[in-house]
Amino acid sequence: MEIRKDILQEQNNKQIQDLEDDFSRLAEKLTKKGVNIQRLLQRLQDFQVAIPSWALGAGGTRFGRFGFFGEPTSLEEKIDDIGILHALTKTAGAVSLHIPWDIPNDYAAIKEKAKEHGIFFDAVNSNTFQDQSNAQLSYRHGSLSSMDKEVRQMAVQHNNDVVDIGKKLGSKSLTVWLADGTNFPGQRDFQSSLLNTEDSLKKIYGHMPDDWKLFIEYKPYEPNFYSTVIQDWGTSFMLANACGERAYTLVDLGHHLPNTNIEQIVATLMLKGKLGGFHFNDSKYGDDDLTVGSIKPYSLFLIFNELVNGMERNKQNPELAWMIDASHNIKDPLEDLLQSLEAIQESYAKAMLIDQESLLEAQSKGDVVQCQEILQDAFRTDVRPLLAKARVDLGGAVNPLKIYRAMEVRNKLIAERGKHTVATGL
Ligand code: LRH
Ligand code: MN
Ligand code: MN
Repeated sequence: MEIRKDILQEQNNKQIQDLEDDFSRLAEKLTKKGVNIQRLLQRLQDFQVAIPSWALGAGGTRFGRFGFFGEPTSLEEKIDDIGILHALTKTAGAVSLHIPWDIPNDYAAIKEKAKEHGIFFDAVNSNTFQDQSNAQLSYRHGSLSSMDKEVRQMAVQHNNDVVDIGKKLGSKSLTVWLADGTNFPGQRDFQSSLLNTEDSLKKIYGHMPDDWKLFIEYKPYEPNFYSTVIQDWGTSFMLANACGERAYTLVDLGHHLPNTNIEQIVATLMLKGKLGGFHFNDSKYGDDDLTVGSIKPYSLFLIFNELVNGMERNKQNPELAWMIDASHNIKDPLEDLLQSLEAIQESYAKAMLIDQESLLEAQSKGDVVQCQEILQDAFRTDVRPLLAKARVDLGGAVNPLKIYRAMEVRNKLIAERGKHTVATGL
């Protein structure tokens, strides 16, 4: 299944006049306010978000999984699916692999396929939260933090292997998320767990090539419900500092206790030049991995405000690695990802509309009401014509979801792959 350019064009033609009208109205309004439309469009076009290889099939919970028909069963098919997303949105130009869920068989062929779709290989993810079928030892009591030296060695070796796989694909970063922790008080000694983790991460860092970055993800709970070794951004930040210059904290939106002020975490990390990566999703309760922007779009906007600010002000912070970290139990995974990509671009565009100069002025005068007005004026702007214009100019779809449905993509995938296919992953 491929998104044919002529058919996409045909579909676009039906909507293009409406888009042009909406776009020129919005552009006129924003230009009057002093917004540089061309710069805005360019920044939207440059913003590429990686799709994780595990989000293309239906996920599930520990109580069950409802598969979605026509799921990709090989890495090749997963990359084809990302190709569909990218052809329609022009903002999904990267893939993030989870090893060993998605080890390439034929590196040259995989690279070729990704290149055909205009997709690059972003961060590779290691997995020490599951025992592999051929493993000699178990991660039952932790991996990089384990009290058993041999288990730690096995976990370090796995991460090193993941780096070597990533090197062959052209990736430039490794993301480590640890499930290490405890379920009951007294189960393990906090300090030695942390020291072991630091020591193991330093070894992995030492194995990485000089132009690679290490991203350390944190999460307060799950799967361990009493303590987690890397529970919060502070612990991640501390470990990143201990590893070295090219080690950074990675923020996953779902990895916070309810009501945590994530935008403030973002600001702090960027000021310190230590925010390396970002996993987008949304949640009502915990790490729900729901569609981006489906629950708390205003929070996402406030987070993007800090990101946009940081990208402008904090040259000490590197370019960020963006990824969607979502999972689907009910929706068509591709439709869900289209919605997430749209929500990300929407928040990004709105954050770029915030009149930072006026905001600073209102802040310095202590005009709290005006500060809120300025933020909400940007948030209330309907930026969808801007997003559509940015992608159409690159050859994407006016409305990706509408066209995905009009082209009957899922039915075509089912016809090619069959109904009862199951993707590897969560
Ligand atoms: C952990 C996590 C992490 C994993 C992915 C599968 O909750 O966010 O990024 O690698 O999910
Ligand atoms: Mn994540
Ligand atoms: Mn998660």
